[in-house]
Amino acid sequence: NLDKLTYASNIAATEDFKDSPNYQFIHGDICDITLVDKVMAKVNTVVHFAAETHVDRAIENPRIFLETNVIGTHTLLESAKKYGVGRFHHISTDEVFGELSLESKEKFNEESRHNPRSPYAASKSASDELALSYYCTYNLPVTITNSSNNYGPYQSPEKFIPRAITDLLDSKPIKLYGDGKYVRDWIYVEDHIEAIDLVIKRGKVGEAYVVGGQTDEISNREVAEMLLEILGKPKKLITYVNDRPGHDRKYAVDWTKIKRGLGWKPKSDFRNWLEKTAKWYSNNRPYWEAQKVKTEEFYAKINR
Ligand code: TDX
Repeated sequence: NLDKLTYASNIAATEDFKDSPNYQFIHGDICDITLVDKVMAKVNTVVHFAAETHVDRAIENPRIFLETNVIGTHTLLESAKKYGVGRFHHISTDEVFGELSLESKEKFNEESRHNPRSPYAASKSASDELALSYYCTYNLPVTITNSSNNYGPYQSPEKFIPRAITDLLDSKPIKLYGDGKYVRDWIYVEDHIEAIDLVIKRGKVGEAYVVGGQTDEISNREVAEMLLEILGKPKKLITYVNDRPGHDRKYAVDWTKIKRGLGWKPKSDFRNWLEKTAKWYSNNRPYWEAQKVKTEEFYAKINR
């Protein structure tokens, strides 16, 4: 596990397995070619999760997104080519496809055109294309998964669901951007991990797989209302804040390819696993409290 341990990481997430004989932690940057080469010499499969991922941060400081997501990915690809790794799996997002309108019945699939609308999404789109170019040009065995929005334990409190849960646990209101009628396709983290594992073992090299959940057409406002009910909080604990510039209205994905090709489908139903997620944050305050303070300092600066 090569990780820079920026604001987005939390080393406590590795507590349960940090002493396992098949696990090693290396503190460092994926842009550091000397370090990456040293690590790459010893691995057979790369699962490239390392990225700047938060849209609001990309709006404030796009450059770091280009450095980590584009140059960092390039550094890993070059090194993987040099050492002839058996598989390079690149983790990506449905945001590369842009937005859908609320009325649209369309869903994004592997054939959808990339149409990124934020510097973050543009950086992920560039890294997807770069990874595929290493397959076409150098025969590097690349696969990609483009996942919809994840939720579950251990997620950084900068993301919507953990931010909302941790606010409610502190009896603070959930902050809804704009009119709250934005729609995301939520996937439980373990469903996503199973999809990645399957693509690494049985996916076709040179191909991307779209991965999503079971919640089409659920708005942020509806998610917020579910959380109020789950945590037994009063309805007034919702507040509307400034909208995000360029805020994508809706994402929805069609995961037929991975279902037909590899037999994957999401198992976790949203209401149940949202409840389990809320309980996890309630029972694991030491995990998120310090990160929450830093995150809210960032949000205060951008007035959201
Ligand atoms: O406090 C909030 N209030 C709110 O209404 C936050 C943090 C978000 N939102 C809205 C914005 C989005 O409509 O909730 C939705 C989800 O927001 P994020 O958690 O910031 O996710 P999103 O912008 O959809 O992007 C996410 O999904 C794709 C991840 O951050 C990306 O890393 C992933 O690639």
